[in-house]
Amino acid sequence: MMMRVLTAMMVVLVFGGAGLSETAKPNIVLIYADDLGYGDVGFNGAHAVKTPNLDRLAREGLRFTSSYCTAATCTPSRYSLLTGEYNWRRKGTGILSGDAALIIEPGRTTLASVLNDAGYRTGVVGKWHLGMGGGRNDWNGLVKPGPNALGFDYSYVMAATGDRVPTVYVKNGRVVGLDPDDPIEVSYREGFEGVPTGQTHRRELKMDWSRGHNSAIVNGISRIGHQRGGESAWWVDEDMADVFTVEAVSFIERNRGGPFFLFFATHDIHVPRVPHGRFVGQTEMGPRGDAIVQFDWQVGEVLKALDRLGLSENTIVIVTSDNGPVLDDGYKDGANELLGDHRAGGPWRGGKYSVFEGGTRMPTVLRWPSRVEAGKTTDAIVSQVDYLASFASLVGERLEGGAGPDSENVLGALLGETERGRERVVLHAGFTVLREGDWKYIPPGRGTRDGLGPWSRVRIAEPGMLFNLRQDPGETRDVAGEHPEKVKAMRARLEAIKAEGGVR
Ligand code: NG6
Ligand code: CA
Repeated sequence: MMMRVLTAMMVVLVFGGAGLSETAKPNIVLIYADDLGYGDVGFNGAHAVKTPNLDRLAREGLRFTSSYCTAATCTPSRYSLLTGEYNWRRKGTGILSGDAALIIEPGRTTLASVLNDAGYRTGVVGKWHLGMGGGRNDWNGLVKPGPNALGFDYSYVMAATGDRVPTVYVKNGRVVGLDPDDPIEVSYREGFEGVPTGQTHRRELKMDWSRGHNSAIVNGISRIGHQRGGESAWWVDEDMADVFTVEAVSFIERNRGGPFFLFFATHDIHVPRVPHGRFVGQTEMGPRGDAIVQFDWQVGEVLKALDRLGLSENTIVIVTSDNGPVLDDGYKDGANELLGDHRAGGPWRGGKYSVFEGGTRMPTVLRWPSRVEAGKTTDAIVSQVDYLASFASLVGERLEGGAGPDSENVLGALLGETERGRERVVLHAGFTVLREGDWKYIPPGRGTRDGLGPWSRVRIAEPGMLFNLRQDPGETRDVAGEHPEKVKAMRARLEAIKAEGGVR
């Protein structure tokens, strides 16, 4: 307690307006879950899965009800998180294959580069999925540019996702554990002759696929893309959470002198969901539920490390997710069958791949004991695209020359000091929609996914759909017909935001 008061006093003393003095700069740990839904965590009401570590964060920090990622899939949300630009402004920011080229230009201002400039040691551990190298890389040599060209001093990542080759860890641009006598080859075109696939050897698989995911077999699970050789470097899915957690914790330990920024992007709870044996059966929901327990454990290990090193007071820990929940995402892992009454999307409609709220409204919590009041909830609208401008402002860095064009400084809202966040936010799942205050507008023309898979598709007819999220959080009653003026105004606003090229 004493410690807490002292730290709080110190922080108050050194806050000079916007910036922070060198000594007070908080460490920042951003834990980014994959496909974790709003309702998948105890702090948002889940019962069928226990998440004590996430719940602890909510008790000790600030819980968000209107925190958004920018898109309902992974690559585009990560793109926005790092660059402060809406993904849909840029071609080529859709879901990437495992051998795609890096989609963010080296040297561009990113969340990592800004913090790096402010004196932070920066590291990324876990899932990258923003491309690496020039594309169709030779994975036996140094693969660059990658995270290290975007402001990260250290990177220990998988190139794409667990369901895509190459199935290896890449440390600062080099595949870990590769035997030079057994080079690795990767192809997203044709298969390699004589190499078994999920089609030719389907009956031998440990986990069967339901859609796609029927090429290279690694650890008894077939993936997207072909791969040959490099076996000594292949990951073991069951150990992945341990590997990444050890990396995350040692990054913190190495940089305990601070300040540091760790972007810990877990693979959980993306497919294939293959948690370690000690988590298997921890829920009644099968691999999807058990992967949530494993994710919570990873969060807990980070919290323990911060406690052990005496860093918890002045470290910002944020946990959020890259897109909404999905059940069957290409493997037969029982996610639908064993769901029970668990509501992965919480009160929101839709999930991953959908423009309904479940696609982008993320479970989010932020803890910073020395400045943020414990146990509060905020309804302020914030987006991950805002982290760049908000944290730049926190550490006293200016964003120059069009950097982070869509990033708004909502630091006050992120820290729970005001309920005023963004006025409006654009959300994306193949096309863009607008939330403004309590209203949500979905333009006509395209369909969107509904439910959590297997999906139905909702077609959106003229003049689009309008929902009042305050009165109807579940987007069940389209009131476009009753509010033609509102529809017209929001439609025009959305077009204007698209035409303008950013707020900065
Ligand atoms: C889809 C994959 C899905 C998942 C997703 C990317 C199939 C049939 N589906 O194409 O399994 O990998 O891409 O997910 O292959 S994300 O969270 O990385 O965006
Ligand atoms: Ca994802």
